[in-house]
Amino acid sequence: MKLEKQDPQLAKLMELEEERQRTALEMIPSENHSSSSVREVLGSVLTDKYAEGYPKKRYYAGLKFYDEIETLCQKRAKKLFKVPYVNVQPYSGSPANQAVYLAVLNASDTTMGMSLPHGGHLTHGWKVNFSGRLFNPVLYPVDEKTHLLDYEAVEKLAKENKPKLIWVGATAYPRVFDFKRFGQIADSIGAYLAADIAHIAGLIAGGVHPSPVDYVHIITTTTHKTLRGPRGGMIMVTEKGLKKDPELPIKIDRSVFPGLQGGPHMNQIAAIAVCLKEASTPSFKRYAALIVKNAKALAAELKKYGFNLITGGTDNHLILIDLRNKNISGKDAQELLEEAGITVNKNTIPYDTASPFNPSGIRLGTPALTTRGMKEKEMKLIALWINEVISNPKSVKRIREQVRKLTKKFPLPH
Ligand code: DSN
Repeated sequence: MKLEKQDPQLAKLMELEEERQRTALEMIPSENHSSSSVREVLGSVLTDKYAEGYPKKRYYAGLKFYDEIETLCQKRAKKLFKVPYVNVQPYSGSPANQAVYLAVLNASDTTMGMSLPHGGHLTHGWKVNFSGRLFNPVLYPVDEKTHLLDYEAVEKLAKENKPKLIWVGATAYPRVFDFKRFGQIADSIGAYLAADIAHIAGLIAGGVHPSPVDYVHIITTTTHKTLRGPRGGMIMVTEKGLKKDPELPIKIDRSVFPGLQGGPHMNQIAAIAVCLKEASTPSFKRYAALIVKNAKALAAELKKYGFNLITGGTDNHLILIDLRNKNISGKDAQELLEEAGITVNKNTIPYDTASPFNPSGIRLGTPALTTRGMKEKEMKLIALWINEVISNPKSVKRIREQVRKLTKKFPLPH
């Protein structure tokens, strides 16, 4: 039965959400619009099956085709990211990171990661997260003046604290990571080095951000951000990782299942396979390059309106704005912009003295707008609108109409 008839209440909510997405500008840098093929697979017959275990080593029957699907997904991930091993079963990025902890550490071991308020991720050792509660994290900051990663401080902290695992990766860092430098630091103390590339996986696949593959032992990622697939996660081991610890793949497999998860979501794994195929095409390379070009154009334009960008600009898909000179908080800016049809998110800025519920910044990015086909011309317009909304809240209604008009010219991909 059609959803509309079977559950009109839910169908209506879905219709409203689709209209919201269609008529607004999605600028949260960790979000994107997946393709019709990805959605077709997600909502397919593959939803219904249990498949605990791994290809050819399952605890359920009827899995002949699922083994092929998972193996295909693994093959595509290995080829795209140039790694000898991958686990495609983590439900998302946090479970992928949990599996890394379980694979290589014992409770209370020392770890190192970028501090959350400086751009890191919850699972890299933040105090309220399992990674901060069950382990002993040392958090590295960004430089107080430049807000760039301070590699000397990272090295000093690593030498002093001798972590067993170091994370490199972020959710709000607009610059390129020097993976080589992190590799040298981790090697000098014999630590495992894991790169969490969730935000930049699509940029790495598209060749517009350096890959960590030669310098780290483990790579984790989500699959729905710049990579533009379904929500999901992956854990990879590099050649360097295999050399350090030939047991790493088996440790990671066991940590994912049965260590942390039960049955993998096979519709999700199949949809990841589709997104990996899409991400291997020349058109995806062009897409990745355009994400960065658009972000740079947006950053340059915002600067003209006096916006204070953390680190002065961007090398990737995201921009972090310090709003203190605009006399508006991150929360108020987020709410006003949402009313105008521009979806961004409030975000802490490095060394923020305001509360994380009402921080001093906003974070915005270009992956979803670029998927809709927007280019530099539209970035200029959007920067103008952001400035109008922030400096004159009375303009919200007028800008909402202009946003609506613009989105008509750039349909969603499905
Ligand atoms: N929640 C993601 C983000 O928005 O960056 C990180 O996992």
